[in-house]
Amino acid sequence: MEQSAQIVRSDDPKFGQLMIQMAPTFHAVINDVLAVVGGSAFKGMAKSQDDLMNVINNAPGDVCWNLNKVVANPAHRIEIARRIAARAPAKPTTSAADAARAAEFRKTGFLPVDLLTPVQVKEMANFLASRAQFEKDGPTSHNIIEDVIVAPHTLALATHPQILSVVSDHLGAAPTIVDITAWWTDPSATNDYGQHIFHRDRDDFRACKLFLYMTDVSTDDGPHVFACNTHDPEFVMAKVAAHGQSMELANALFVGNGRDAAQIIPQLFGQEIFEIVGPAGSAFLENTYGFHRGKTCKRNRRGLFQVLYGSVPYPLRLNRMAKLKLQQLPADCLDTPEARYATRLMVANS
Ligand SMILES: O=C(O)CCC(=O)C(=O)O
Ligand SMILES: [Fe+2]
Repeated sequence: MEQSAQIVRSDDPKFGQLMIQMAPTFHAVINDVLAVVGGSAFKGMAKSQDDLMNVINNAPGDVCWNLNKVVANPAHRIEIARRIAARAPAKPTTSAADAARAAEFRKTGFLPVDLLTPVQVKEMANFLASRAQFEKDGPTSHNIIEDVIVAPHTLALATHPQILSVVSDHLGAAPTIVDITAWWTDPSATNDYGQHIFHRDRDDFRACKLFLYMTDVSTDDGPHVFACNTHDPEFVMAKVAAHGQSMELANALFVGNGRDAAQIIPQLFGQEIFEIVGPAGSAFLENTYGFHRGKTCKRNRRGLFQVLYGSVPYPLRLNRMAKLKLQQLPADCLDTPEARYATRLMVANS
């Protein structure tokens, strides 16, 4: 099993509290997988039936995370996500304009977003670029999450009603912000690795991300690249058939993060692939179950702010959120029930 097999442990009391709160959700997801996929989904997780029961009882959240990683059949994933959504708070009612945006996002997996002024983007970028603490990873410097949530406009954008409305439609329920990040990538000679290779994200049975560039991004500055419509299994299967490719290949496109089939993506989906270039502030929602990657940054440093929306906060993410001690939503956030629900893991009074 992938890196995910580890069991997340922490002495942080808030983490323990969140894990206890989440336990019924984790057990319900395990039941969904059992009902939809059957016992084969649990293969390799334990040596015996008794052992499996122990693992489920001791670490239901980690079992869920592993199940999210191993369930490959897209029809199974869709049905499990539908069952999870049916238990979450209902999505808010939407305006006609939001419904049109949601329909576009459902179809293509991509939606441009334009909600911050250039001045606001500058305030966010300047704040995050000038923090004292970063986590370095090769050419990339990640802001710490404590700084990201207090940066100007980050939470206001992440909980903007227009965003939450489209994301709710996508998830089929009120969304939860399960991660919020910002990072800066310096030009590098490093060839393609990790996120620079076409892949699907497997953050949850259903999830999506909001991206916002904090710097101007041209084709040489490591733009994000998306293959439109590739979140849609029917679209993918039709393309595979049209190119006379095998069922084996079709299956490989859905196993794990799809990286093993990455080299065929340009050939299969040439017309759907586009680079997102534009000035600082360029932003979009993306269904990252569709194939995507970041290009290697060759010229100028790229700054990216990102919000991950899902339904189930898994243990590693709960552990990140548990450190946060925001007492209330920042003043520039619209205080709606949806904003409170979305931020409940990071804000004490939500
Ligand atoms: O750096 C990028 O544009 C790609 C990042 C990515 O794959 C992701 O955030 O899921
Ligand atoms: Fe990704």
